[in-house]
Amino acid sequence: SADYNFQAIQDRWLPVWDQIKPFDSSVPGDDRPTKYVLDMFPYPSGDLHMGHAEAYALGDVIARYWVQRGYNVMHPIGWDAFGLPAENAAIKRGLDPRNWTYENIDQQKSSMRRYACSFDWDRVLQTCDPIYYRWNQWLFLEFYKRGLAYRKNSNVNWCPSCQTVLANEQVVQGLCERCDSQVTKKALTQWYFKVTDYADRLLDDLDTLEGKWPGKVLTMQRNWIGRSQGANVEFAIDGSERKLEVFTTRPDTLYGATFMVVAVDSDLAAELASGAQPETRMAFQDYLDKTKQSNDIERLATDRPKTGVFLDRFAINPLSGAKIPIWASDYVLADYGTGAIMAVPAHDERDMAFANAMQLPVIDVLDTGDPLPSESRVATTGDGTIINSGELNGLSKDQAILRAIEILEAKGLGRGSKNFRLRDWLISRQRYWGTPIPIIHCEACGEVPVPQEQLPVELPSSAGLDLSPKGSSPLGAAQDWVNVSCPSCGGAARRDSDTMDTFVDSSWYFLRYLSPNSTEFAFDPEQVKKWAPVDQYVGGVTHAILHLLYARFFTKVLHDMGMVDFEEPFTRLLNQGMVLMNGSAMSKSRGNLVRLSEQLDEHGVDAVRLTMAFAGPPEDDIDWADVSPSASSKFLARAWRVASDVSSSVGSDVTAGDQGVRKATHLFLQQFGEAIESFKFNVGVAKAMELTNSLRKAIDTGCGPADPAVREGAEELSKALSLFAPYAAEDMWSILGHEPAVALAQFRAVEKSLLVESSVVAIAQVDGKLRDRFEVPADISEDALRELALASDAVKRAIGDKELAQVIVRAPKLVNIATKG
Ligand code: ANZ
Ligand code: ZN
Repeated sequence: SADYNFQAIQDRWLPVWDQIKPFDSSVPGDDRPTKYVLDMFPYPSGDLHMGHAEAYALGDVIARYWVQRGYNVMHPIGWDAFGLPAENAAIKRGLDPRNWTYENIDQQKSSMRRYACSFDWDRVLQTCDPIYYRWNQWLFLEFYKRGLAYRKNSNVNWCPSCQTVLANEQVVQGLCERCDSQVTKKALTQWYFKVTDYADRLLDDLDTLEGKWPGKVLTMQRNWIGRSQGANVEFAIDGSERKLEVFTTRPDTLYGATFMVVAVDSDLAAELASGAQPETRMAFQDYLDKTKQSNDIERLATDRPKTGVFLDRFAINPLSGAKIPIWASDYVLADYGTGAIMAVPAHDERDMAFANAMQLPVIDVLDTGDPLPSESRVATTGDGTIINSGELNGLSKDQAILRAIEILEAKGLGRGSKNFRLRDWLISRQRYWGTPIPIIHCEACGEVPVPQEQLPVELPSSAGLDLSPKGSSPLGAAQDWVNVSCPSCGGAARRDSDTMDTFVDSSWYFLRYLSPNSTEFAFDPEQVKKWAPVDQYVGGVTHAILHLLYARFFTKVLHDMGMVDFEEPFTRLLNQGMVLMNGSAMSKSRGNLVRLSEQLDEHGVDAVRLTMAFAGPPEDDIDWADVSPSASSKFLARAWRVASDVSSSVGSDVTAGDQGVRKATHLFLQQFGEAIESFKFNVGVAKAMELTNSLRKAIDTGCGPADPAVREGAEELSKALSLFAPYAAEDMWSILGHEPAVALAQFRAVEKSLLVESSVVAIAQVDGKLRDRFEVPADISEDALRELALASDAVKRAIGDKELAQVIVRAPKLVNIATKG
């Protein structure tokens, strides 16, 4: 017979699939149960790379598996097409971002087709299409109506190189996520989404995802939301009507507050400083200017030398009545809690560092058994018994926290409260390539929403606009576009010229796929009922915080708007690892870039995909230097030869076939299903290799190629391989006499009766010596095997009256018994 030739096979089947559309999920009358499998959509910033190849190979395993288990699987794809990467690249090359983006999309699309991704090509969306972003604008206005979109002036994260604001989430260790420049602060009026209104729900609902999302991602989300429970406490300011309110997680330590600290960049600090001595005012101003150059992470670092300015004022401790000095410092942040703290150096490291730097007193209020901080000048942070604290004395930390809150509430000087690390989501960007914000600014009427019927507010052509970053949106210069009459009073007005953060686009795209071309709805409620939420989401861990948090937020808002009846968008999440080369991320500058197109030319699509799946557990990184696509290719050739060696003249009664081969096939079906459903794709591939070997043996030296059991095995093998190597699988399926597509062929039901009989020989060892062997069912439990071994006469004799030290059971094959002495 002919040889396995991946190129010929690819050329043969791609056009056939284009015709059959095996993954069309909207065939009228299709009554299969539904599943929604979603891969994170790509940025169109070039052709597909190895990272895409991994992600889409793995997503495909899941999507194809469920189709072959009888589901109507919706597996759509689209492009996250707005945003900085496209815009920066377009500017660099002097192109229109629009053309550049659509060209890349076309290129990626044809690469995905060749890569045989099981996407439903009738559900494609591109976020830069007006038909899509119109609904961003619609949603924005819905949020606006509900007070969830608002504008405020504040100090925002500013990337001096991208010349645009960044959400907190886009600042990574003080650097711009996109370009690695040092991020600074700038006062600007910007649009926000009120994510903080949903902070509790965003946190609490993570519990419902336990065991379904990677634990690491849940932890990252929890930390990002960062809920702290504590109290707000009011301190009087000596000689002033003004109150100083602090947030503390430790109201139990109130008696130990020996000074107050207000954030140097807070309004309160400025106010207090303005009434101070001239020298203090100057020192304060000087210090404020310096602070503006550092970021929050630097400011909060415990090991940073403490600096500050005494503001010549004193506060009164509401419980002890003590008069304590008020300082301004950078280690307190203006936008967390109340922007001011009571400092308890005895039990807080940063406060102690400050007290040591400024020679301030320390009062111990918790006896933890460690040396007293007032003497050691080292803070103690453990639990213990409250001391030096009047009515709180003798209580434990937790008791004292509750008691202190009670006392404060009774006196009207404080209340229990909580704070979140989570901030509202800053969504406006001063860039061209994004969704225009559908608001018109009128001198007389203020902010006026663009009326529904005028949506979408389309992006004007970029011709004649200077797109280079300069701190204000390029759209402001599009005179014809920006100058409009006010929808409310008809007077001269201007469009808001900022565009939306692209994370807005990706916060609801998974719903848009349900009716991607609808001009009537953002998403069709009937389709939502049928498909949503997403059953399985697949994507990189780089999106563990931002994207997932925002999509969860949108889903909750849509839930409250009555548009969806679920509160979490992604029922299950799988994070795939990265593809590395020689231990590090691939990049042009490192010179370790592996080109996907070259790999595909050399080894073929199937071998590359199979290699991705076989490399290890999907969440682990793959080092391309450690894997072997040519070995994958050899295996595929082997599997393909098995199919081509099966005789066409075979009796159809498979039950009359060779029982050993049948067992191998059905055991394979069972184990393969378990492996795929638990995301052990590499195990699935290994099982397919085992089955291939069994079938080879059966053909060459066993029951021979005409046995119906061999045909059964070869058929199930081609179905299984369809998950990893769709071209080879289709060809095998065709050689076995079937019409395409193998991707639609259902796995045979596992015949349990074949498995029950299947037995293995287990051995029992005592102190390293073989003492007995017995036949056991292959699926015997550890407990059953242990009992069996301990009941064996030979084993009993070997143990004699010695005491057992350890019994190690490796079901189904081994029991290892160690005795004492
Ligand atoms: C007194 C105290 C005593 C505190 C003690 C801690 C230990 P999390 O868990 O992060 O919420 N804090 C409050 N607002 C702050 C701000 N704007 N900038 C910097 N620090 C601030 O931490 C809450 C604790 O961090 C608060 O409790 C406050 O210090 C400080 F033994 O109050 B604590
Ligand atoms: Zn007006």
